[in-house]
Amino acid sequence: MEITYFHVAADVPPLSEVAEPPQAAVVIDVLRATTTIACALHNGSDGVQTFADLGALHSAATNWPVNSRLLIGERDGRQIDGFDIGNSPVDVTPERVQGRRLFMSTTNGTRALQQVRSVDHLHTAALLNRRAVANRLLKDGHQSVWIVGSGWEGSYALEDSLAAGALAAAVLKTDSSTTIANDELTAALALWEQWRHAPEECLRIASHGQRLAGLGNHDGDFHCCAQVDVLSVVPTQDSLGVLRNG
Ligand code: 3SL
Repeated sequence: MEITYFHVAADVPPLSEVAEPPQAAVVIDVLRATTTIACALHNGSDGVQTFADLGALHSAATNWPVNSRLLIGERDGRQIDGFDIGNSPVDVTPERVQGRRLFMSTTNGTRALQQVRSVDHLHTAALLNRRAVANRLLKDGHQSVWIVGSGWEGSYALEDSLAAGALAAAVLKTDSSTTIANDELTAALALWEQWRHAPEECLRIASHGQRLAGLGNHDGDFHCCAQVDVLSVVPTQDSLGVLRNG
């Protein structure tokens, strides 16, 4: 397997212009979108349908029975007006999400997903399910994989690189013949090596971690997002924009 890491989605070339598109892509937004997606699917959500655009989200959600849908998302870290819940992984409890379709839009994570949604095999990963996603990539035997960090409005995000390094490290542990295609991934692996015993510390010093802390107490989110290898869900695009455990 050859893995390339794009630390911000804005760096991903349009797939229509790439001679050999990757066989699989994995989108990461540790704080907090892809952590929330993993928790929601683990807790029994029917699926997480992701949108960059709020108008498109409302149109799709309108066609879904009110009792079996939830509108979930944030802008600049705050719950969107009129939505049922924000983007906290601790809020997607079994009581709330079991059997429900989640219509989700976030500042960066769902935009990054939109950018690579035409890749044949699309997954999301966070620290808490990185081993499960790594095993899935290995099992599927892809030749080329892109890891895409969501970043923050076009800028580098430390926590996404941490998780990209964690994911690549898990793949390399099982398959040492995996090749690292760019310096961004080498740097991400070094970051993981530096922080793997204290991931929550890394999330808290990251600029987005500080942004969240500035909005109020997010201790539950930090604790949840920093857990490593505790969930076995592999969020997988099942139909355009819809992630299910697959
Ligand atoms: O940008 C995003 O997609 C979000 O995950 C950001 S936040 O952590 O919910 O503020």
